[in-house]
Amino acid sequence: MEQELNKVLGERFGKTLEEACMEEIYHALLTIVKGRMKDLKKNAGSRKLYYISAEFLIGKLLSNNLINLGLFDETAEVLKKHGIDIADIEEAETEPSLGNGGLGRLAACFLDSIATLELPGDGVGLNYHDGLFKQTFADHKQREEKNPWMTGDDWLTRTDVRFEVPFKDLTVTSTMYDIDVPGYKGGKNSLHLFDLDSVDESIIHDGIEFDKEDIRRGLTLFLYPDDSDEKGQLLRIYQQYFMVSNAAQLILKETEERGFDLYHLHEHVVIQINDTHPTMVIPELVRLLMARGFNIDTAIDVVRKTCAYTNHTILAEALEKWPASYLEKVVPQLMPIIRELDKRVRRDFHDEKVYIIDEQERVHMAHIDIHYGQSVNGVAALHTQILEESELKPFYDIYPEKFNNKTNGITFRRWLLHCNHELASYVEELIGSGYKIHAEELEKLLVYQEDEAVLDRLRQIKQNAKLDLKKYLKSTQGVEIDENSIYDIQVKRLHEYKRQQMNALYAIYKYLEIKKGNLPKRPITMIFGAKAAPAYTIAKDIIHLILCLQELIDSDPEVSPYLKVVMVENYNVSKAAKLIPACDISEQISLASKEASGTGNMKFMLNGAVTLGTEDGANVEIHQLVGDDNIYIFGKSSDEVIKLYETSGYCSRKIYESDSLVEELVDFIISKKMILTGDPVNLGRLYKELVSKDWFMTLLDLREYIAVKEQMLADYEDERSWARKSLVNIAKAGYFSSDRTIEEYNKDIWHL
Ligand code: HBZ
Repeated sequence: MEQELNKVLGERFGKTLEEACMEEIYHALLTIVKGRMKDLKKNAGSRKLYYISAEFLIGKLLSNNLINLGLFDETAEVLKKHGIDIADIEEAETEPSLGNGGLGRLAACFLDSIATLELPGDGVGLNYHDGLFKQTFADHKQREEKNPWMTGDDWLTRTDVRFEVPFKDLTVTSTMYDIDVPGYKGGKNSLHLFDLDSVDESIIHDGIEFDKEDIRRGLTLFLYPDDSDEKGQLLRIYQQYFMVSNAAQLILKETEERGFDLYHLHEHVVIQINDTHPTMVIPELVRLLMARGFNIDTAIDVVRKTCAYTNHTILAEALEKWPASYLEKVVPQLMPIIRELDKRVRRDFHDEKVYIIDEQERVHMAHIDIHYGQSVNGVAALHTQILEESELKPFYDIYPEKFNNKTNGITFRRWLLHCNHELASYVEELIGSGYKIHAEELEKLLVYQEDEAVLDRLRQIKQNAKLDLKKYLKSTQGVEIDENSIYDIQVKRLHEYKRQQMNALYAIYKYLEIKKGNLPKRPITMIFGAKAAPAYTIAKDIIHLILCLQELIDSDPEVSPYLKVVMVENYNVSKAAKLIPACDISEQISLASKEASGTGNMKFMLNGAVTLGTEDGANVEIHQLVGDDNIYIFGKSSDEVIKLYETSGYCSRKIYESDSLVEELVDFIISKKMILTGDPVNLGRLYKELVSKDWFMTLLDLREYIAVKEQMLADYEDERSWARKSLVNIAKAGYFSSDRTIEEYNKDIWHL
């Protein structure tokens, strides 16, 4: 590695390792790693998976590729010898933020596991020039800026694969870019990202605004935040069709090149549709097969046997329903097929809830997937159960055999080996390296539950991670945190159902307690990180509340020694990797029934944090695995919550008016102190929302949340017992390896 680095640095920059700057070393490593990956053999087999997703939140790749290639330790050592910290080289890489949150990150973890298990499976998506917006704070508010990541010298390789994609008003020619996906110690697949040569980054101005009608110049410019506004919707349909038409053409081309007859497509190809964003691949494949001479019945039959759908949400507003008129405007060639698909449903089933096109001429994308795919899966046990029993019940009644659960997972290569080297090597010291391939071997740690030396060492490792985070926040945001405080962290997209506002109300509670002289035994550092979709007003108001609390507390010398609130700017994958190892309390406090799974919960657990959570998503499974003693659960159950929705039985004002503590905390949002710090419009709107609507039932669980968190803080003081909880969490995290998840997908759905 040392020789190769010097050689590349010499050729490219005329420098040696001694003389090169961080950027130059990064680029030399990029060149070396890309070269090594090129030489790897691609995974192959007679049946191949295409994982189509509008998002692949891959994050930075250098260190992870080095780890998977088995080159990380050597590289880090070589650099160290020359006085260079590999972490500083990582800083030189721009981060591809090609996803919003969990759904996109899941796709990236899956690619790692599919390659590692040496299964033939490629990702197919879009090459957004700008990732999810970059978040900055000004006047205690979120600002959005564009977030370019391509530098001209990056992980992308331009291929000569090009396809014509026909829209109603124009036909475009795509270019396919590939990113190599190396498995851990073997195997390689590709991530195929499609782009248009005519896209022009200069049309973005004023934050993230641009002319959304300029398709040629804007098609792949921008990743949509999950709440795209009206005028963005047409462009989004353009993007989705561009993605799936390219995917479908690639699949047919490769299948024929592999020598297979398209009448047997389903025997050689399986397509996983990641949420409904790629749903148009179904009518598009039918169209392309008919253009090759298939009759419609056969085309539909083959496509149905090829496609499988993953659902990631039960939030009604997040289920895609495109007006038929929009689809007519963009892809009129698909509408006759979609109408035919709908006609067949209406012929066979007399329940309008399962129709594809509803009375208002809206096309329900998930309904296409369920009728015309062979599998429907949820992403955690509770989520799948809710799909079967309520959200998708009419479909489950028709096709019980299609429904199955695949509890999410995370790749341990990134979320332990890379983000927490010290913990990973200590675990290896204790139980050997087998756990890196067979994650369930982490359970071997359980024999150390009563071993004081081990528990002490775990505490020390956590302490070191806390110090690292302290330094990082100081250098990046100028924020000072106390490494002897308890780190309580909530990082995830901002959404009312995730209830960051409830956590903020706890900060108010603690602030007022300290003001009254009830000091905590140990200082508390409450860390938040979250981007709010640009058009999601209340979410932005919640960020405003948190930033105001941060300032109010910081500038109050009576409180600041005991309590600190920090909102991390521009939370993304690489910040997650710095925050997660340092966490003591993992906040997973969604309203029960609303978080399909969560995957941050798994990352925190794996790094020894203890969960404070509701019985929601995968928290339910974490609870079952670690047992009552090693998790803190509170709040109404999903059954109770679902019932409250069904009966309109929730009234936040009643709770507000009858519980003086709740009233005091909520009133504080519009107190004089807060209004002096922040913007009365934002604070007033949030106050009103909580008192008069509170759709995601913040006030319902607030009291119990406070009580359980107080218990947790008290229990933290028994350091041994806390370290034991931490150990049990690490030991039981093996189940949440995405290797396990992918093995299940393969066994039940893909059969690769
Ligand atoms: O998918 C998330 C779920 O909320 C989370 O519970 C789950 O763990 C994760 C992986 O299964 N869903 C998302 O992240 N969804 C999006 O990011 C999204 C993006 C674009 C949209 C709608 C949703 O148009």
